[in-house]
Amino acid sequence: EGDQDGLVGIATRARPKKPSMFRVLMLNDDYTPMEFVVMVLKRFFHMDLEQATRVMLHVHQRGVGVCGVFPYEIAETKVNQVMDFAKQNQHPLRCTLEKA
Ligand code: TYC
Repeated sequence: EGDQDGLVGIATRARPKKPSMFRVLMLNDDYTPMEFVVMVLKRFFHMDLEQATRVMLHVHQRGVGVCGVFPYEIAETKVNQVMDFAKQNQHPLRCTLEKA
């Protein structure tokens, strides 16, 4: 079924794909101060103090936690922003992506 006659069925019509979503994960370490992690979650993931504290404590206790779920490009940008900010402040905090 081509498009020569402008006849393209609903099933095959070109349409924008919904972007695949990616989880941004925060990883625990032994050195990054808890307050710094809370600041990161507030600054880059727009969490309030209560939510940021909850996520930070979850990561501290379980080793990993979800900061948010975003389209790839946004998730990648957030990971880079967090890693740059941690490096600037000489903390070993790590953040990564996984497909949702
Ligand atoms: N485990 C760190 C400490 O005891 C706190 C921490 C929490 C570090 C979450 C990283 O993603 C993290 N200071």
